[in-house]
Amino acid sequence: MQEKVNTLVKNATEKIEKANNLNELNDLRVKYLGKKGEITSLLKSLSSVSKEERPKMGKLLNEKRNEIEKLLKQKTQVINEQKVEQKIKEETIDVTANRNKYTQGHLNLINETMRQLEELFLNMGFDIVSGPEIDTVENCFDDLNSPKNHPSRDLTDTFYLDKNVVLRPHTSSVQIRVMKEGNLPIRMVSAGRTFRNDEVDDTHSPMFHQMECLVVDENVSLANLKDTINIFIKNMFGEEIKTRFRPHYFPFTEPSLEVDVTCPICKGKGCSACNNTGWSMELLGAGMVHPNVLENCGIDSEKYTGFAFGMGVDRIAMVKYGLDDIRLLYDNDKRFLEQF
Ligand code: FA5
Repeated sequence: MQEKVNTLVKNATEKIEKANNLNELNDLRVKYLGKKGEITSLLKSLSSVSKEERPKMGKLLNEKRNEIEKLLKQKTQVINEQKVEQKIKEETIDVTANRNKYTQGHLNLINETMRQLEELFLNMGFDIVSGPEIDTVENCFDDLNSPKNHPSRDLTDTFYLDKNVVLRPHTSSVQIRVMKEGNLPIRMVSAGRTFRNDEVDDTHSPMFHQMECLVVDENVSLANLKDTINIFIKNMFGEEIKTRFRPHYFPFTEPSLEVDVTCPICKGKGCSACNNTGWSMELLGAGMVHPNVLENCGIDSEKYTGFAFGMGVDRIAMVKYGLDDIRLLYDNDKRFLEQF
């Protein structure tokens, strides 16, 4: 029997040594130590061994059983360690590989321009205010002194949600909200999306962006308005750019102006982009706040005056980045976006 045991242990040791994975080890455990395993069978057959030999053989079998148990345990540990090492190898990230696969994106030029404008006005001492994109007819037209028959109120110009609620056609509605709060003096800008039933062309989009500016205080003058506009234009486009103020009409300002700048492409000399005028497209509307608007918001128009302007952010971006079509800002063509 002793010889049988020795052969069995020799075979078991070799097989355990050669085992490649935990499943194989488990099969070996069953083969030798399981209920019907070879060592277990030998233990069971001890009854057939002579009385004198039995204790000696019993002791030997138990020793061998423990030996195989120990080998299995050691090999399990080795296999587990190999598995961990393999996993680490497979999951190691080569941080130098594929470094050009993902490029970092950037803000759309409209948001980029809006942030630049906000920062500029913040540095000039203005507050940044936000207003809703859906607003009342009262805030968008009535309190802005807009006559009931003004064409901009028409369904063909403005998107109505019901007869008193619209998608705001301009950010001037935020002026009304801020003035009605009554905290004077006011120095604020407010930027965001605006909506008009405009046909799409190279300078018009039905959804576009405006930034409103409002100052209300004692002794605010047209000179303050022109100075503020000139400062922001030069900061945005450079010292060499010239600003042109043209008389205009808005119901909510008196006097009213429209503003454009020297053509960014030819710098005012005249080229095909500006139809040889030397001037950009219209960038903003402006003026001194109409006394009726101040009174509609509960502000004493004898004591306070104000100026306001509303610029097209998309068009500011077009001039800044030399774009000849507003649609470029909305197409999301990567070939265009990657240029900035
Ligand atoms: C207004 O919206 C006035 N609320 C501006 C204002 C504010 C005047 C305060 C006086 C005092 P206007 O309709 O001109 O004005 O629009 C202002 C600017 O928005 C335009 O100069 C232009 O740059 C831009 N804009 C207007 N319509 C569109 C459009 N469909 N697509 C892109 N930009 C537009």
